[in-house]
Amino acid sequence: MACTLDLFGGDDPVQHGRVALGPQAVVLRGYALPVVDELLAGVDAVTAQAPFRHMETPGGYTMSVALTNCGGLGWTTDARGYRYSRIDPQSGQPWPAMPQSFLRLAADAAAEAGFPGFAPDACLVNRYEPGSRLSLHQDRNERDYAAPIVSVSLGMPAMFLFGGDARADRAERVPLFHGDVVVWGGVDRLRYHGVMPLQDLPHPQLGSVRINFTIRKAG
Ligand code: MD3
Ligand code: FE
Repeated sequence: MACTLDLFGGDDPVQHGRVALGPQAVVLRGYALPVVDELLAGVDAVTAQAPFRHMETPGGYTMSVALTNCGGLGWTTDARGYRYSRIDPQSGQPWPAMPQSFLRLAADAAAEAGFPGFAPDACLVNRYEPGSRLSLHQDRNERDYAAPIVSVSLGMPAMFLFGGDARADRAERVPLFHGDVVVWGGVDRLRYHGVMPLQDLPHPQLGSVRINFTIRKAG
């Protein structure tokens, strides 16, 4: 039995525990909370060098989610398509280095979820405002689907959509909260997923914003 939710015990009002989304997909509730301040300092360091921006999709739409990257490779989209690049197209410079706090958390969470030895080289940082959404998609621009993806949610809550291997498969709704970490790999690696339009439920520390970053092995 994987679930160790502690709803009523102790002084800590935040839920901890594991929620299985699939055979190799798990939510680690509150896993990032002990290091949130370090992670936010990392986000600030990254965005000082590579600010959040709204990118164009190949279909000609502007994404409602603003994004940036850190690490050796960064995910981008424009009229020519989706791809990973060593260079930030806005600055012409390499993406900022991946903060040590991101690497440590990602390796710990991946091992906790059954993926020891995770060696990521890319991190996509998303910023949501009220109304921002991410339509159902697969993450398939990475070279090696054997590596997991580790996702960290900070700030406002979001309703995550977790579908199947086909776009038309029914999607389960899973709320994600400040401090939650999700790890996906193996048979769940290519499942469709998305985020419903964010409601304005301001977070006490971050206000009306949600930050999600996904740590990946892209190259
Ligand atoms: C399920 N981001 O950046 S993280 C993305 O909250 C993305 O910003 C969402 O989807 C967000 O691509 C959700 C969760 C996530 C990431 C990778 C996955 C879910 C996944 C890969 C396979 C299956
Ligand atoms: Fe995704």
